[in-house]
Amino acid sequence: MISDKIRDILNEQINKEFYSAYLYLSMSAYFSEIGLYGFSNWARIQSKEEIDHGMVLFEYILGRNSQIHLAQITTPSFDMSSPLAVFEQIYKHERSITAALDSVAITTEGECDLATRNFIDNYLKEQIEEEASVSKIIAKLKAFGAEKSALYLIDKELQEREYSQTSFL
Ligand code: OFO
Repeated sequence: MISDKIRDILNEQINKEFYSAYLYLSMSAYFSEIGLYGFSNWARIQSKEEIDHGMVLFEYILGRNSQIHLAQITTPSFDMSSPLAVFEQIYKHERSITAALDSVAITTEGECDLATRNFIDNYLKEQIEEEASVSKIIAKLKAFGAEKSALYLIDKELQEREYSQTSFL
């Protein structure tokens, strides 16, 4: 069993993960609309991974004999002025998710819930990887993204991303 405080913050985190999935799915649609199918592929896979993250939390709460409370998911909106603008927002978004997970970790410590503290470490490690991979894409877009032929090559590279189920599942 987990405390009510932990239950509530984990349910809030489920909402954030599903919001992330929605956000990435809408970004995937935007990239398809402007013919950047590799970028679209990247965002679509990211969306699937966010659903995994939400579902792992879902199973964890149930597995700890606690309750699921699914809240409304906010409609995503983002600045569509350029691929770079979108990726800068992705980076900002992921930083906010890291901050939310830090709050979950701090709450588990306050509640002396070391099992959940250990569980949430998987998410914190995943965030380090996500922030790093998004930073690299931003760096490439800043260095070469203004050139159409370079953008085409970055798009080709992002087309190669393949979905694999989140490693901590
Ligand atoms: Fe963006 O990764 Fe979920 O937590």
